[in-house]
Amino acid sequence: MSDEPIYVTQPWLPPLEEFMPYLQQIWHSRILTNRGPFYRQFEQALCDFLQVEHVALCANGTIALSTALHAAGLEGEVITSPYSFPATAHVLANSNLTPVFADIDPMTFCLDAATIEPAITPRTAAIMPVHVYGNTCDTRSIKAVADKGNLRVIYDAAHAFGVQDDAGSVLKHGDFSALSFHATKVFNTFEGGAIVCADRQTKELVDKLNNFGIADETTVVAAGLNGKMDEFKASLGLLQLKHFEQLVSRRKMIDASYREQLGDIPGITLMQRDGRQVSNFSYFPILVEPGYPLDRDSLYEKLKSRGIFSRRYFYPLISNLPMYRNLPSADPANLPVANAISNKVLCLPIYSALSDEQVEKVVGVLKCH
Ligand code: T4K
Repeated sequence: MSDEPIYVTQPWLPPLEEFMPYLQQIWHSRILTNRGPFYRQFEQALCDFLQVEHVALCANGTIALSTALHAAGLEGEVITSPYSFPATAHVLANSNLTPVFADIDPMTFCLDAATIEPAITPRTAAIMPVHVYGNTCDTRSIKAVADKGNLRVIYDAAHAFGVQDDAGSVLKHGDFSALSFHATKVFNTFEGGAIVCADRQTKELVDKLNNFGIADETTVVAAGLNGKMDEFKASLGLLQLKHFEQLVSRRKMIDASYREQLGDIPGITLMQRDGRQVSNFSYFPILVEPGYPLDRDSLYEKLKSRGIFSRRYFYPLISNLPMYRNLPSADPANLPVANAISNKVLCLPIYSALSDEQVEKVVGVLKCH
């Protein structure tokens, strides 16, 4: 068996010869950025592929979230999930908004709609839920709470590329959905991201905010930043799209194989998937419960000693980070489910190049203690 390290993920890249014609075109045209031809083609291709009407490309997922917040024109508090990557709360803090943490659902690990309403105050401006691991939030209940309180909804959809619920693309919900195309994501352009906007006017505003607020050569309408995607990444994205479905079907096989082999280990709980949804199988989290002979961190270390680099996504919880833990909503008593799950979660390796042999190696370590 190969001794190659097994990481939690490994980015997939198309064969270099498939990418060469795109690079030649860029080298020939010398249009490198500022909404060139590949940028426009990729935007349209994403609209078609994701079944949404308005996509604005961005330099990364963090800029996508931050630009969406800017476009929403918010002030005050935003109710969000502590169970996410730090970027989710950091974009709020960096936009002078106060994160207000609410608890998560124990099945989907997404913001629990029932915990949102009690967190609303006169200063609440928006809700920022996260579609964790590609599971979908309870979008209907979130819409009902948002409509009642006249709140904007900005979905952190960094994990939700290609995910569908019973109504179609999950990216259609809310005022904005922000995607990440980071190297570690199920769909990557090295770095990259996009904002799915509800209408054309909003997409045009987002495009301006992502280009210094420039409307034309002599008109600057807002204090925007530079959040654009360049032609290299846009062309890579176009090519990656052609392979996406094939890569997801390999992930689906790995997910099924883990489920079959790990399903009956005492003390290991697998995350359930809602069969009505189309998943992207982007992560494979397990919960290491007291019935397992090792605690989560000991299992993490044991896997590491065998060259298997699992990850504790999402530990530590954002609400326990030094810059947030003094907020009243960060009190662990307010977030019992998120704290419990964060302390026992472990994401196992899943990516399209992971071989059956490597899956067996991971399973073998979990079974043998
Ligand atoms: N919202 C959510 C919910 C997110 O999860 C994220 C990002 C964002 C927002 C922000 O989106 P971006 O601004 O990043 O587009 C990684 C990623 O850097 C981050 O994008 C991602 N979430 C997060 C869940 O994971 P790290 O610090 O765990 O990554 P790193 O470098 O330790 O990589 C993990 C493993 O992947 C490595 O052990 C090996 C492998 N790897 C990684 C890279 C970068 C490779 O094989 N090749 C590579 O180039 O954060």
